Amino acid sequence: MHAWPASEVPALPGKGRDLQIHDTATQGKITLDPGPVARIYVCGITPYDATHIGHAATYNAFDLVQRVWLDTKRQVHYVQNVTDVDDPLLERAQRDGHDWTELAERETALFREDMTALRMLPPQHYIGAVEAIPGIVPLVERLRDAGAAYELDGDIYFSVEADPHFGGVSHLDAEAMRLLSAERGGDPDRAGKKNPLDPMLWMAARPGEPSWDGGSLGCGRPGWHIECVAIALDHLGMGFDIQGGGSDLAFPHHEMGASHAQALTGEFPMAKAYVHAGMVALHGEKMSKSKGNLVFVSALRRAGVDPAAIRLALLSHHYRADWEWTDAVLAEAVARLERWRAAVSRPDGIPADGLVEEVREALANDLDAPAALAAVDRWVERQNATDGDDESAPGLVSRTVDALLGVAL
Ligand code: 5CA
Ligand code: ZN
Repeated sequence: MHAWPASEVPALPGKGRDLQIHDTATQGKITLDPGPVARIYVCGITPYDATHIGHAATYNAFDLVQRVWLDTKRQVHYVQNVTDVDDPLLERAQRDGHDWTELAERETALFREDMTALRMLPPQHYIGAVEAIPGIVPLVERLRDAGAAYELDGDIYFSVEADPHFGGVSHLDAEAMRLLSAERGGDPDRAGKKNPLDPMLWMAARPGEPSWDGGSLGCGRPGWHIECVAIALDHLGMGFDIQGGGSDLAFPHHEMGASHAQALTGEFPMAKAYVHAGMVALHGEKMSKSKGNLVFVSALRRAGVDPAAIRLALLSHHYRADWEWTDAVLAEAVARLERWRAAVSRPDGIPADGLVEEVREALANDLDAPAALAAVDRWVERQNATDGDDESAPGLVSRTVDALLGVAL
């Protein structure tokens, strides 16, 4: 699948600091030391009801990760999937009387446009679940042949008992796992499973549903977690730097993915850091497709909101915080964008070398975007109040804000 066009990232003087980031698995901040090529896998959308502000906030967090790494003069190898076949997508297509492939294609196209408008850097590999099926089948066969998976009425389940580290990503107790499994695509109450938490690796073909040839697995379609493992291992290999997503992916998705990878390779962890963004709410509840309380990036764009203002609104919250989208959040971002643009439009300015370092410092410290915005705000305030004589300062500030925050002034 093709991704979307990259906006250019200006090079800044000097060099950024290594990223220190909160890792869900070790429950603390760790300093990552990627090689010359940093490797990141970010879970992509299930293409319906995209792109809402919650999605955009999560992708914004991982865009910042890339920008910090690029500023350390590393290359970034970024992989993202599209869950273009799964129960919720099929259910939505069925509900609305649409062809599921058309729904997935249309929503993926809209997501690409939104990502482009928001200046999110694209992945080098943008891979759909359907196109990944030929790589998924042999992994499920291997898990089955190694005794880490079993059959139940034609469906193949992963046995969580196969992984001695199971629980090591989310650290939840059994009851919490069971509740979340039921909420998030699992089937803990299905009779005949070895452990209620065992997730499906391969679902045998159901009447009226799409299916693919699975070789010795029979006709069917892949489970959700193995999709991301197959794509990540194929394009990044084990031990990549970050697996990212919203906090609702820590369990079961990233936990199960880590277990699949452990059972396949004998290695743990699959990712050096499991990084999770907080949930954006609307009217007091998590923005979610099932509740329908959504604000779409495309609707805001159609209403004439500058995508740079949307981006500033996302950046004004720390990525790990849960926060609420309101009209006031957007209005504040629109006003901030105006102030910043006025400041960098002046021909001369007050020196900004210290600002570059402040923004670098803030982002390297667990992506503290609000602290980065506060640093720019301080420069902007002085700049708008004082007559400086540094000709290069406004340009340097524009380039800093562009390169590190993805905001074009
Ligand atoms: N296709 C799977 C991942 S493999 C999936 O979860 N798709 S999704 O469309 O439901 O979500 C895409 C990303 O947006 C995930 O990382 C999810 O955690 C994140 N996300 C969903 N809702 C919100 C929200 N309200 N706030 C923040 N992030 C959210
Ligand atoms: Zn995923």
